[in-house]
Amino acid sequence: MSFKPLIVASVLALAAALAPALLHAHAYPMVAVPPEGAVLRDSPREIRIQFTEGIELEFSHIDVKNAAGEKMNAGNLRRIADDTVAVAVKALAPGTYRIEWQVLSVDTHVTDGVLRFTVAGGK
Ligand SMILES: [Cu+2]
Repeated sequence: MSFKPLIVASVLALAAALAPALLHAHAYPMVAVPPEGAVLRDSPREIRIQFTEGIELEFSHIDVKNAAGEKMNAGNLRRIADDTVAVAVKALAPGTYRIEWQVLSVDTHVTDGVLRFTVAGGK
């Protein structure tokens, strides 16, 4: 009697269950400008995010909000590349800001999340 075959079978089943998730990561920010947690001296002129896969511009949005929850976008979301979008922002006063993003990737999955950055203000 040995439990080994059962353990091997369990490991294989687990690997099979995890593989699709690993192979298929959906669209998540790969590169954000400014990056998560950035502390900037001056207001950025735009927010740009490159995702891990191509996204559908018409069904995606990025909202930049100040600490009071006011939307600070200064234009529509623009496509830079299949997987990269940008949106201009108003001149941001010193403070903390949220980048609330939601995108539809070309594989029809919707993902969303929040990135944060701070404008420290120059002198
Ligand atoms: Cu997906």
